[in-house]
Amino acid sequence: MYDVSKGYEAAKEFYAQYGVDVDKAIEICDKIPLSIHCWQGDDVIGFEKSSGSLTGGIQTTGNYPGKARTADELRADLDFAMKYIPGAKKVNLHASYLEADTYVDRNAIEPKHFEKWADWAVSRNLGLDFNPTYFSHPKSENGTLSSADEETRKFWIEHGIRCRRIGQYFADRTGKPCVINHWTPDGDKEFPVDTLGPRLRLKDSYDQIFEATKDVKDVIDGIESKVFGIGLESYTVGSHEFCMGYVMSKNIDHIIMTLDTGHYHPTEVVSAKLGAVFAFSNEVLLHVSRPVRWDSDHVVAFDDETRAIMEELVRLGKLEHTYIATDFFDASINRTVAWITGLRNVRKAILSALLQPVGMMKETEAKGDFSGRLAIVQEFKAAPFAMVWDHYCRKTNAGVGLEWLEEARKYEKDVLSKR
Ligand code: RNT
Ligand code: ZN
Repeated sequence: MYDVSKGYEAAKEFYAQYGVDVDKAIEICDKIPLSIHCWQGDDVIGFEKSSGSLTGGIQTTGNYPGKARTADELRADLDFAMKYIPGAKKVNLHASYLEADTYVDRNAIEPKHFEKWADWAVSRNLGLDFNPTYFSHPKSENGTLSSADEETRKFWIEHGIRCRRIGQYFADRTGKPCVINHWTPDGDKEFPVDTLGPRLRLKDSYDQIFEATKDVKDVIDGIESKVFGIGLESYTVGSHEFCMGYVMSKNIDHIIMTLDTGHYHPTEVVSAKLGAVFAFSNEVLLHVSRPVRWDSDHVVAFDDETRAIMEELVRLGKLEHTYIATDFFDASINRTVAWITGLRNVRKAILSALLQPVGMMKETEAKGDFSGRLAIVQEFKAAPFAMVWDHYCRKTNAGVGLEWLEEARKYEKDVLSKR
C-alpha cells in the first residue's frame, strides 16, 4: 500500500491553490445518504411466496451463483457490502421483499410484513426507502394503474395506498423520512389508438392514492418516467412528459420527479435536465444506473455522465435537495461486488464534484470570461481527487483502493458459493 497520508497532504495542497477545502468537501460528501437498492442482491425477484418471474419490461441477464434466496441472506449480503460503501446510507426496498409465512397479495400487504426489515434498519441506524411493485404479478400483464379494467386498476390503487402507509411505518420506526418511488411499466408493444385514455387513468390513480393517504406525513413520492420497456416498445403511459406534467401540476412538496439515468433516449442525459427541473421543483429523486444502448441497468460506472450529474448538483447547490438512489441489476457477476463498485462510484463522483472550485468557475463565467471558464473546467477533470478518495475511504474504514476486493472474494468463497 502506498502512503495514503502523503497523497492526501499533496492533494490538499493542490486543492488549496484554488481555494478548495478538502476536509469540508469530505464532510459534506459523507453526509449525503445513498439509497442502496436491495434488488441487486437477488435479481429483482423478492420473497413473495409465488413462483413469479420478473416482468414489466425490465430484465436481468446472467446466472452468476450466490444470489440471496431469503431476506436473511439478502440482509447479510447488504451488511457485507455496506462495510465498503463509505458515507451515510439508506436501504431501498420493493414491496415484493416482504416477509410472511404464506402468500400475501399486493393489495393486502401491511407494515407487519416489513417488521424484520425495520428492526434490522433500526439496529444499524439506517433509513429505509420503498417502492410499490407494480410488476411481476399476474394482474400487471395488461396495465396496472392505467388499466382499462376497473377491478385491476382498483387492485393496484390499493397497493399504492398500502405502500404509502408502509412508508410512514418505516419513517416512524427509523426516524428518517421514507422516499417512495412509483414506477409502473404500463405501455404497449404497438402504437395504441387511444394514447390519452390510459394517461388520464394513471393520473386519476395517482390522485386517488394520494387522496386516500393524506394523513401520511413523512413520505416523499417520486414519480418515475420511462421511454420504453422490453415488449412495450411503442408506447409508455408514464412517459417523461406525463410524469413531469403530473408532478408540476400537483405542485405539492412531497410529490417529485424521479429521473432514472437509463430512462431516456440514448443521446439524452439526466445531467442536462436537472437545471430545468429545479426551475420548477425544490427536490428530485435520482435513480443512478448505467444504460448500455438501452435501459440495461448495468452497474454504475465512474463515467462522464455520473460525474456530470454530481457536478451539476454541486454547481446548482442542489446536492442536499436530491435523493440519490441506485438502480441496477447485474446477474452476471458477484452481486456484492456489483453493489460495492456501483455505490463507491456514486460516492466518488460526489466527492470529485465537491473538490472543484465552483466559486471560481461561477465568477469567471459571470465576468463573461468564457475562455477562462473552459480552461478551468477542463483542468479539473484530471485533478488528484483519487488521493482524497483514498484518504476518505481509510478514514471511514471502507477499504482503500482494492482492499475490499479480497474480502469480497473471501465472502464469496465462504458464504455465497455455499448457496
Ligand atoms: C424500471 C425502473 C424501476 C425499477 C425498480 C426495480 O425501469 O427503473 O425503478 O428498476 O423499481
Ligand atoms: Zn429506476
